[in-house]
Amino acid sequence: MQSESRQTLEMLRKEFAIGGVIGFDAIAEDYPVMAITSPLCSAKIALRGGHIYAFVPAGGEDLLFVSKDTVFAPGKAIRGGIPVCWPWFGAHPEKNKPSHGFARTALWKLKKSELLDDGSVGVVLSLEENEATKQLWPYDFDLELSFKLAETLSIYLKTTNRADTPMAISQALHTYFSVSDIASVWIEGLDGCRYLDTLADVEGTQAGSVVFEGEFDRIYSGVPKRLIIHDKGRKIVIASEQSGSSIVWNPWIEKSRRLGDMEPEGYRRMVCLESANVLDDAFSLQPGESRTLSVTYMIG
Ligand code: TA6
Repeated sequence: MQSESRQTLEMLRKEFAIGGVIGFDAIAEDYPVMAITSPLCSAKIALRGGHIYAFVPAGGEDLLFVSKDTVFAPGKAIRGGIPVCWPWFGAHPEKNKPSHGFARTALWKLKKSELLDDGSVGVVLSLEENEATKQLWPYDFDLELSFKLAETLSIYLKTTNRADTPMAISQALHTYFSVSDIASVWIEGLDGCRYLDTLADVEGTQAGSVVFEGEFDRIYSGVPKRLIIHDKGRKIVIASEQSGSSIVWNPWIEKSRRLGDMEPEGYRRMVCLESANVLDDAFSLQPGESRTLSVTYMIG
């Protein structure tokens, strides 16, 4: 079980800072973040949630959207960036359990930071069971979240079952992509995929590209490894491994208002395309077994 000892800013700086590349700060009370500035990119990762909420390739613009009305506070997921939905996606049948699991609000431990010869930066965070997680989910586990930051962004979410019984997992990297205007965005690669439209609670088959004319919330299954978000002349390629499902979401106007932390008109500048293992693509891990969901984002 993970010790309760916190990594203070002093400890983080002493053990993981790399001069001119990796530094640490607290952007709010009890809210440590890692700031990365390399020749290839800059990024920000909150230890709460293992939550990357800025990724800017050198000479480019931020890949990620963050609502100006988001709250950086313990127990609250950032409205934007890449929330880690684990060990379940979506609402839990027991109402007292948090939607999208507990990983996105837990305090993760930083295990590794490195500047590689190719100029990329490697970061590894980990989460294990503790008193709080055992209240919600009765398993011993290792969850490892690794980032490789260069002119592209790669993310690896590795689950290891340390319990003595099988564990059921559904998960998503709930990525909020920054776009110029949702009305001109289209997604390539889901044509022919089955989906569950969670708004109308109907199933269907995607015909052609995904475009946005209102609130959109669909879970796609049987998805290919490569999807593309087209945003005017810009392309964001999403290349995933061990993910057979994707969620596409835009809250549009009314849902945005109900969220409470989505800035007015913020929905116009974001689209969520989430690499996931949900519904029929969710899985069970045997004791001692591991599995990794990974994705790489390339901007063209
Ligand atoms: O991934 C789409 C979704 O499940 C939506 O239904 C909406 O609930 C969204 O996630 C955001 O959830 P959150 O709990 O972060 O407000």
